[in-house]
Amino acid sequence: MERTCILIKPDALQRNLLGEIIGRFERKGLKIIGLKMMQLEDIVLEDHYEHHKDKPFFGKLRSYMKSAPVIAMALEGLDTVEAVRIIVGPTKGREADAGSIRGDLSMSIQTNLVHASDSVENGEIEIKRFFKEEEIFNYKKIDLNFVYSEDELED
Ligand code: 3AN
Repeated sequence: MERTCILIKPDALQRNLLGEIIGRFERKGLKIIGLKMMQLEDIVLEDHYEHHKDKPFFGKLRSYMKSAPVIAMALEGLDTVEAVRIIVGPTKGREADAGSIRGDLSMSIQTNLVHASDSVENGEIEIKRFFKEEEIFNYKKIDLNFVYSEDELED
């Protein structure tokens, strides 16, 4: 099974959208293997947004991400990185398809509610960045045989 990392950002917390957003991942059939609230610091943000470090908007992005706590989630499932990117939608909320989190709930390119890992490799790096080993849980999810077919689970 593949794993991915989500950050539910300060705008979602301020706009009372945590339940709505977590609920979408739950209803999809994704298994929550880690979930916590945390205050991000400069050092972790510089690591996490390394690819944006030299962009003009980086300072504002960093202040926004520190303006309130975030919710970090680790999710598991088949092809989860791609499935979650579809649920989240593209970066600019006002151009995202209706049905996606950003398409339904965000108008912005910066305050776009959610971060989701963009590759399997980054998913693993980000889970390590935001969670301690003991904060990731390995348990039996009883709906697995209804969320997937037997064949899919054997692959
Ligand atoms: P995504 O979150 O869709 O993978 P990235 O990784 O390109 O997008 O950007 C990371 C975060 O940086 C975005 N979620 C958004 O908050 C912020 N961001 C990206 N592009 C811009 C921009 N042009 N202006 C302001 N903030 C931006």
